[in-house]
Amino acid sequence: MSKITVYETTRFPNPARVRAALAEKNATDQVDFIEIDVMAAQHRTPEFYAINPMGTVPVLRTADGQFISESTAITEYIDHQFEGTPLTGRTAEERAEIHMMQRRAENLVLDAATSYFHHATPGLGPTLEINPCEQWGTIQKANAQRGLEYFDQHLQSRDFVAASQFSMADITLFYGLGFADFAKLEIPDSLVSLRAWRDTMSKRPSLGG
Ligand SMILES: N[C@@H](CCC(=O)N[C@@H](CS)C(=O)NCC(=O)O)C(=O)O
Repeated sequence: MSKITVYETTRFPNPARVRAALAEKNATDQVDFIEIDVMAAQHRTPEFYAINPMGTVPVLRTADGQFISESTAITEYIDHQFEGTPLTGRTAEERAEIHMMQRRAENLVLDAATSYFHHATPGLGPTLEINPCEQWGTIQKANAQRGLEYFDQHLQSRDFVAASQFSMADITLFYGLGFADFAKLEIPDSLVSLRAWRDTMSKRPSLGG
């Protein structure tokens, strides 16, 4: 049987989420990686659209040849495929809370910062940014700033984003903050709980610590 393959782009936030999930499971060496050069538009070719019609990385190919896109779906697969830290919860309550909070981390931080970057800044450049809408980007910038405040408050009384344990919700928020930094939407100094949470998370080996 062939190995699992992950199509990724180095230093991009969504592929980093999948790397973190694999690292939590000590499974990185059980996977082959294929680099997709987004800046050269390798994700906008007929070959790539055939494996992910959304034209985004990451994509995982199972050992049986099924293609899975969306970082959360890939993380679900990794969570069930490998032993190690449970990333998507065990009980019905944990699973629901982790799903809910990771979606908030996407919606309020990672996706908001990404939309700001693609729509209200030069983004990845004129060749790749084919439909920018500055007004949408500006709205998303304000949403991201509110998202940082929301998570600061949320983390005042918690060590982890969801279910009192490390999970994919922490992974999403961590890389959301990384991308927000990159887009120059840094965490204000006043958001001490969010900053402290990020410092703690950044020491985790799976998150680069
Ligand atoms: N919701 C998707 C988002 C994937 C995504 O947007 N990936 C970025 C790289 S981090 C991408 O492929 N961008 C290509 C582009 O913007 O053209 C996921 O969770 O995987």
